[in-house]
Order: sequence, then structure tokens, then C-alpha cells
Amino acid sequence: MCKTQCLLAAISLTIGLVNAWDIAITTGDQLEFYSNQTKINSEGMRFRDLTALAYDAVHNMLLFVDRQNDNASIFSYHLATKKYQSLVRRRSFENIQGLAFDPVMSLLFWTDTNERSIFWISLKPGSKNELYGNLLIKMDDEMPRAIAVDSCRGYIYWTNTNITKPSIERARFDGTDRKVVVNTDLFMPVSIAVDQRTKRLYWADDKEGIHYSIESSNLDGNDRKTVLSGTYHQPNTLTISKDSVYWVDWGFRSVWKLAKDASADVEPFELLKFSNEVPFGIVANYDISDQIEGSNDCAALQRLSQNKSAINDTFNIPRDIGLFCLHGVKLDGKLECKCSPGYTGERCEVSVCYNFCFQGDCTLSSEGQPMCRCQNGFSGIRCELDACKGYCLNNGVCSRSRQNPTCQCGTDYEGSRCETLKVYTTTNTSVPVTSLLFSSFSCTEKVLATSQQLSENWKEGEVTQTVCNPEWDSVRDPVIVVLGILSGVLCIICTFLVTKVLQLKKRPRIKKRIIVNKNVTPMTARPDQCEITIENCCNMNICETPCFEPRSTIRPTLGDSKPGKEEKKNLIANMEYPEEY
Ligand SMILES: *C1O[C@H](CO)[C@@H](O)[C@H](O)[C@H]1NC(C)=O
Ligand SMILES: *[C@@H]1O[C@H](CO)[C@@H](O)[C@H](O)[C@H]1NC(C)=O
Ligand SMILES: *[C@@H]1O[C@H](CO)[C@@H](O)[C@H](O)[C@H]1NC(C)=O
Ligand SMILES: *[C@@H]1O[C@H](CO)[C@@H](O)[C@H](O)[C@H]1NC(C)=O
Ligand SMILES: *[C@@H]1O[C@H](CO)[C@@H](O)[C@H](O)[C@H]1NC(C)=O
Ligand SMILES: *[C@@H]1O[C@H](CO)[C@@H](O)[C@H](O)[C@H]1NC(C)=O
Repeated sequence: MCKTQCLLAAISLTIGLVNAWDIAITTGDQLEFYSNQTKINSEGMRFRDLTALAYDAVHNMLLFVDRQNDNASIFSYHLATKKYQSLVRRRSFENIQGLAFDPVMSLLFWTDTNERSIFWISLKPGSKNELYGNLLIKMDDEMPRAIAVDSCRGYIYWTNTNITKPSIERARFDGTDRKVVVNTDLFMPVSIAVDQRTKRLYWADDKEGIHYSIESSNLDGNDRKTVLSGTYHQPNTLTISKDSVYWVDWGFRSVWKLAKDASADVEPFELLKFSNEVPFGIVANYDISDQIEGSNDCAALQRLSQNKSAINDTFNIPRDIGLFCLHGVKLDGKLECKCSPGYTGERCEVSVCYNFCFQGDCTLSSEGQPMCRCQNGFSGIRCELDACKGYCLNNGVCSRSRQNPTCQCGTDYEGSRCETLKVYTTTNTSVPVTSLLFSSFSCTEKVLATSQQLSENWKEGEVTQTVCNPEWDSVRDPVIVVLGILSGVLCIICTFLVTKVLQLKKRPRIKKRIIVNKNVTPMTARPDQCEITIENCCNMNICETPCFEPRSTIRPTLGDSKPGKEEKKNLIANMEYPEEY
């Protein structure tokens, strides 16, 4: 039983949270929603200068003023459907400061400070309205500024900011029963709100000089209390939630929050701070049931808030009053718009600049045509061309920080488009000689492509690639070293051997001395003795050379001399001491 109910409760809680906002603010061209100091959503784009803001919790609708719209001034925005509707045609000389909506009678009220008037229209289906709104009260000396409705009792309350005679007044919805509620101790009551929960009025008074105050009274101006009085704030609009008072401060460009029942010494809390835009209007989200709890006067409001069939999104906005077109003119007798320059769409609601420039700012030409001012690095009518696309080669990183793209190349490449491989030369004198000896790298340069072959002709010249092997190869290089050492050793061995061989060749010729004995007589002083030299131990037995002195020391004794034996002896003796000759 509880399961489905709890599930449904959880789902509805989740849906509620998605749409949850605490306060809504108009600032510049934006309608902003905040929850606990965080912007959760914003609506804008079609508007330019949003000012006054009102909230209708029954229809879940915001009403706001765009001061610079061409033809309409007041719009509604349905929070559930996110639909805009223009409600009132713009007056040429208007200054709408306050806006309030009564959901019970579907009446919209606003103050126009320039016209010194309060206007109204009815959003009830079937009602008839003036194009520019119906006049409710025209004032002479008073300058109406802020306005609030008391839906339970059927009153409007407004502030009059004529400095010589400021006041807070009220009247019935039809303008009758007009009465001044507060007119003492006021300087410039800039804003007002009705709190049904406490049945009190709250207003902000921008007092003389640097002073300001937040004050409250009951609905007929009695029991006046000062909630806060301080300095330097310049309050503009004020709103009430279940527990707190919020106000927009133009002095600090911020939104402040203070508990309704705060004691006098409590400082307000700075909820939001704006830097560029100045916020104008502020409304707080509230539950009808919180506001009307235990109040007999609010029966109509309570019925309405509980009767879903009465909540009708489609208000009665006459379609023939020209409000149909957001930025343009309705053609007579037709449901067609003639858009102002720079706008398009069925209701002239779309700016031609919307989504026109891809990477740049859009402005309107004098003919109403969109023009783009591109960001650096982009070109084309809609800034759709990316100059970086395909510009940097070899994985270079493209930068658009300047008008023309620049490349940041990887470690191995250089050039304006990273098109050149970096060249390593072996003739670099600072490279150590040893590394030249041992690394044995070589470079060869080859032309990869000419500029004509590149995708676009960015630069004249050739793309060259230089192939180098400057690295130590763990397999190749040890082999080279070992082979080198081996060949060196071999060379040394060869040299040694060659010298040895040469030495052998230089060995002197073997001389053989043969003493030819013709007689047995001693050879000394014998004229017929002769000596011959035999080369290379050949068998030579003919003496052709003339004889010369014998060698006495080796001369054998005659007695045991035999021709062959002596010859051999002498031979050996001569061979052993060749250098003696
Ligand atoms: C607004 O509407 C009126 C009446 O149709 C027209 O005369 C005027 O030119 C329009 N304003 C602009 C800015 O289009
Ligand atoms: C709001 O946010 C603050 C921190 O940003 C947090 O401490 C605080 O509890 C929140 N309050 C609520 C009501 O969520
Ligand atoms: C303010 O009110 C006084 C009379 O109460 C009037 O004389 C004066 O002109 C008003 N000032 C302005 C700016 O309307
Ligand atoms: C709800 O509103 C419709 C239209 O205003 C009305 O006819 C109907 O009686 C209302 N129902 C209740 C219960 O008040
Ligand atoms: C809202 O009002 C229109 C016009 O009166 C009507 O046609 C439509 O049915 C109503 N819708 C609801 C939900 O009551
Ligand atoms: C030579 O090498 C040094 C570093 O070893 C380097 O700074 C220098 O630029 C090189 N010179 C050339 C011409 O490449």
C-alpha cells in the first residue's frame, strides 16, 4: 500500500525539486532563477532590458517588463510550459516601475511613473482591454512607483515617491476607496510587498543621504515597525517569502536577505553579488497555502489554488492589437508579422544573429543582415572556417592565439608548419671525435616532396628528410669493433711475418771456396791455386774465376786431405760465418 504512495510522493518531490527556485531576478536581458545562492536556470535571448517582475503562484507564471522591446512592454512567462506571451503594447513614452498580478480576478496592474498613472488589464478569457492597458488612476502630484496586490481583501497598494510629499496608498481594484496608508517618516518608498501570512505591508525606504530602512506595518498602516535601518544600500525592489525579506540593492549590486523576525542588531546576509549587470526586479517563490494559512479573507484564493480546472494557461490576449509580433509589426487584417530589421520567425521572435556565427560575435548591418566578427584563427562569413584545420603537419599543435595560426612542432620537426625533419650533421665540430669514431653514423638527405605536392601552398621550398644513424647499435657496432680489432691484430702479424721473410731474403749468398789442387804440393804461394764461389750450394766444379789468396786457417793438412772431404768442410765453415767477409 505505502509502496506506491511513497514512490509517487518521492517522484513528485523529485519533480518539485527540479523546478525548485527560491528567488527569480530580472537582470539585463536575463530572467534568472536561484536556489540557495546558486543560479539554476536562466531565460533570455529574446529580450533586451528587463525591469519590473511579478510572480503568480496560482498560474505558475512570471510577468515582466522589457523596456527595449519594439512594440510590447509587458510579457508573461509560464514556468511549466516555458511559453512567452506579450500582453501590452508599448507606449512611446512610458516608464513602468511596478507590476503586480491578482490571480483571483486575473488582473494585471502596473505603475507608469512618466504618465503618473496606474494601468490595468484583465487576463480573464473574454475580457476586453485597451491595447496599451486601461487607465485606473491618473495622479497629478504623486509619482507612483512600486505596486502590490492584496488578493485576499482586494486592494492594490502603491508607493508615491514625490519627495516633497511621499506616501503609501491603497485603493480597490476598480480604483475606488483610495486612501493614504502611510505618509509620515518616509523619504522615497521605492518598493512594497504584501505578506498575507502576517497580514502586513513591507516596504523599503531609500532615505536621505546614505541611509535606508526596511519597514513594516499592518495593512492599514498601523503598528509600524522598522525591520532594519542601515547605510550605503540603495534598495530598489523587495519581496517576501515565508520567512525572509529579500531586496535588490543598487549600491552594492547585490541581493540581500534578512529573516522577517530578525532582531534589530542582526546584519542582513548578502545572498548574491553581481559584477556586470544590475539586477532590477526580484520575486520569491512561495506556496499559496503558506501565505493564506488560517485567513478567512483568503477563501477565494484558496479555492482557486486548489481548483486546477480554473488555472488556464491561455489568457485572453486579443490577437489583433499588434502584440502578436515580438520584434515587428502586425500586418493589417492578417495574422502575420512584418519583422523589424534583424528579426525573423513567425512572431519575429528570433534574432537573425541567433546561432549565426560559429566562432565569433554577431552584429547587425544597417540592412539588418547578421555580420560576424571572427575569433582569431577563424574565417568565413559565419566564422566556420578553422585556419588550424590541417595546417600543422607531423602532429604539430596548432595555436590560434594570433591572427594567423602558429604551430608548435614535435621534437623532430621544425618549420612554420612543422614540415621539415630536423637535420643532424656529422660535421658539427662540437661533436666529440670519439663519438665520431665509434658511432660511425652517416646521414643521407633525400627530397620527399616539393611545395606543389603539399595539400596547400603555404610555403615555397622543398621538404627534405635526412636519414641519420647516429645511435649506438647494440648488435652492429660491437661486431664492427671486434672485426676492427681482429683486422688490426692480423695486420700486425702480417707485418711481422713479412719482415721476417724479408730478413730471410737478405741472407748473404753462400760462398763456397774450393781449393783446386792440381798437385799434392802445399797450396801456399802456388800460382795455380784458385778460389771459386759457388752460389746456393750448387754443384759446381769448374773454376772459371781467377785464383786468389787461400785461406790459411782452414786449410786442411795435406796428409788427410781428400778432395771431397775438404770441400765439404770449407763449405760449412764459410756458411757459418758469412759476415766475416
Ligand atoms: C510598433 O507598432 C506600431 C503600430 O503597428 C508601428 O507603427 C510601429 O512602427 C511599431 N514599432 C516598431 C519598432 O516596429
Ligand atoms: C546552501 O548551500 C550551503 C553551501 O553552499 C550549505 O551549507 C547550506 O546547507 C545550503 N542550504 C540549504 C537550505 O540547502
Ligand atoms: C510633489 O507634490 C507637490 C504638492 O504636494 C507638488 O507641488 C509638486 O509639484 C510635486 N512634485 C513633483 C515632482 O511632481
Ligand atoms: C473550479 O473552477 C471552475 C471554473 O472557474 C468552476 O466552474 C468550478 O466550480 C470550480 N470548482 C470548485 C470545486 O470550486
Ligand atoms: C482555457 O481558456 C480557453 C479560452 O477560454 C478555453 O478554450 C480552454 O478550454 C481553457 N482551458 C482550460 C484547461 O480550462
Ligand atoms: C652542434 O651541436 C651543438 C650541441 O652539441 C648544437 O648546440 C649546435 O647547434 C650544433 N650545430 C649545428 C650547426 O648543428
